[in-house]
Amino acid sequence: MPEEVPSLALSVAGLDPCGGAGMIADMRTFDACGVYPMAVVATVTYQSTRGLEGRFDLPPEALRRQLEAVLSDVTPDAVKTGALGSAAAVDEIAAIMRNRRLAPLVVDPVVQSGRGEPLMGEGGVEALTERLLPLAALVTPNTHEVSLLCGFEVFDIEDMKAAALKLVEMGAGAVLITGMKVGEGAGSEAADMFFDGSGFEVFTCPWIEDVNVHGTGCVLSAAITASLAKGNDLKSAVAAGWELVTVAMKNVVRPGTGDPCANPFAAT
Ligand code: PXL
Repeated sequence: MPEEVPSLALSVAGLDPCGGAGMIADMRTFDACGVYPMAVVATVTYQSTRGLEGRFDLPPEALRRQLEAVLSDVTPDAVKTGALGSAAAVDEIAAIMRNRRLAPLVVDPVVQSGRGEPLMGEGGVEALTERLLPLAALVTPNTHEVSLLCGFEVFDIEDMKAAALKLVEMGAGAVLITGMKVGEGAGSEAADMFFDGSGFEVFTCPWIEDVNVHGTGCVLSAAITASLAKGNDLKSAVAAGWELVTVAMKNVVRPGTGDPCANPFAAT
């Protein structure tokens, strides 16, 4: 029988040793989506489901050599970036993406954990904004990250629209802003907004109060990347990613005593 060539996806991200977020969440999601998973590590975090104690950013040369080695042999069908740790890491991946014209690129502009612990060093936001964002087919900030990238606070749906417009003006191919709380009390919803330069699309689901599900941003952007790797267009990839993460958040796994983790296999 002829060997099948699978769709290939590469994640450049951070290692969360408890597996809930970062590159392990990405690999689990690629795998759950039937896409062959590949990973380049940019930063190693010291964390459990109870929180993050610190991190070690790999020297830029270690990132470059991992990328050059894997890319000398394999051409991924889609690439995503997650927690990169430093401006120098952003510059390495941006230089390689620019030279090799690898496409499409999904940028999850991670600057901190869900609990607010730092995952990006000095100058990182500027590097992401100026050097990586213009290479992205899609950028997937949450409401905190989008404020840092666009330079103004984002409090409601109108602000989300203005921010999405600004990020496309700044060079992103498209934007998915996640995690806006709309409404108060029992009926409140979580709204994500997609903008591809022509139309806005809003995805909503019930807001889950007081629960930090670890790894949701990673699973979302990885599921979108997997769908792109399979050859789907951006709009359907975003819809597929949103469906998968919604199920993954409702069907958490609890590997430890702290936060529950999104389960990408729940949807498959
Ligand atoms: O969820 C964002 C994120 C991404 N990457 C790594 C993380 C986290 C959150 O903790 O640890 C490695």
